[in-house]
Amino acid sequence: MFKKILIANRGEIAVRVIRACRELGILSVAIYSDADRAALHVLKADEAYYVGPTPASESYLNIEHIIATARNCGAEAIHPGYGFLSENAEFARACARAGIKFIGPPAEAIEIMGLKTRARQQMEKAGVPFVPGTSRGVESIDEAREVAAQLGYPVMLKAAAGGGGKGMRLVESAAGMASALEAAQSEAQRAFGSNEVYLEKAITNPRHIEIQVLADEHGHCVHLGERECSIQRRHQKVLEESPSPAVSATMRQSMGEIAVKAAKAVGYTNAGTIEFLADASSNFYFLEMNTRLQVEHPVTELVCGVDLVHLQIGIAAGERLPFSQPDIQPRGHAIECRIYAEDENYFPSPGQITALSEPAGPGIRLDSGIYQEWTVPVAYDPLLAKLIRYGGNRPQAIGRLRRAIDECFIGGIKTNLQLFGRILSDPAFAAGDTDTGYLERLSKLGTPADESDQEAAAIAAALFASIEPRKNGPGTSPANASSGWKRAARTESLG
Ligand code: MV4
Repeated sequence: MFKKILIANRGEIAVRVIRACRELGILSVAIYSDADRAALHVLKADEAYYVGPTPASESYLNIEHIIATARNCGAEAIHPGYGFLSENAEFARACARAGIKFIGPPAEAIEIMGLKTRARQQMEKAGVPFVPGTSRGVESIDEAREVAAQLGYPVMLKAAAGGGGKGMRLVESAAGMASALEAAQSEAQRAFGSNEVYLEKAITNPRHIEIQVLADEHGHCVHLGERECSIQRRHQKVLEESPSPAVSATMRQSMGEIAVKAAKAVGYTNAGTIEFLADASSNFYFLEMNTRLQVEHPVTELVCGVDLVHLQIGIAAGERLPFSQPDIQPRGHAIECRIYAEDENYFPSPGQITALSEPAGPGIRLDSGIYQEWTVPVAYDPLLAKLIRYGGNRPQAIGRLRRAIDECFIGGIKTNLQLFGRILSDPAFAAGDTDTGYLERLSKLGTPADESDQEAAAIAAALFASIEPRKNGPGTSPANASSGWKRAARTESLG
């Protein structure tokens, strides 16, 4: 077993991994940027090292510095958490070259699943049902129209190098194809450095249901049931639960078997998640694979009675999975609320936490990256903490969670805590009526266009920069504050 692990991440997930290390008797090493000198993960780890200025590109994404830090302090393995370098095949390879174990899948598996067209080809070979469409980039407008006519409108154009909702375009009819294709290609080029886009039939009002898998390095792979993740806003998940109110025992078994097949098809090891879209008739289709530990992993831990981070570390150390498929019997119900530093319009609200009251009591779990007096930086994702509740059944989990949300108070910054009060008291939520249109129906507001949101973020950033006294330094210049706001407002999906 490893003696020392470096955690190449920050916030609640770094704290989560540090706790697992402590439980396993492994020394934990935190890394931090200028903005995170006093962050909770730095205080909790056994050792902590500075890796660079506030912008993530110079710190949490700085492969060279992170690997040099791991070597210098004698860490034998790196846990990447989620986001940042967790799905970066180049980083996984750089770890291997430095003789450091990357706690995650092989670089090749990250690469295949990162290119959606390659993933679809691989799934087709393995007999995994995927959303009907093409498995290579569309070459011309004629080809796009031809394929779309065969699939039937509406269709979706997606960036091959994208994922998580970035670089997607819905096309309602042949008339809209030319402009959508051009826009999708140039957006993909700008965002991912490749203009390859492919076509999928659009599934209307789908549910987003994902299956957790675990594979060891000795050929054993199991699934741990599903998570229902349909409650999202612009591809940012807000609340997740397990089991899904829409999945029967037979559907779970068949989704699970297919997820294991998908993982095996790419030689997957460690923890991973197969995302499916499910339609109103319970048909389900492979969408993409997340080759990392996910934000919402705790709901699976609670219903399956496992510790996914312990298991990740064991697998990376070469251990065998300590159980097989029949040993996994999900029990009860778990729901997670993602507590973000944002206002009622989902606008980021960083700043100092002046008061903090954390909930407690039966069935509670709070995975947090904050503490009272700490200042939430502008530069990173606004996720503060996750409140996870277990109950013997769904109504009990909902009731306990509503009580715990009421106990929770975070002062000095705005948070989305009130949103959970509304969701957890909503009869439609109680009825399990939670497809991807749920939040819009709840707010009856509709979602503002990307462009206007980004403009609003830029204006707010400029105002923020002009009123906030700040030290000079590379990470705290108004220009960086501005890009931090925009980054935060862009609501990049991590989990
Ligand atoms: C789709 C889709 C409908 N049809 N693909 C959004 C995130 C990315 N992972 C894939 N997404 C979607 N892909 C086809 N062929 C609808 C979505 C989608 C969505 C999916 C899951 C959760 C929330 C969503 C919100 C809007 C669109």
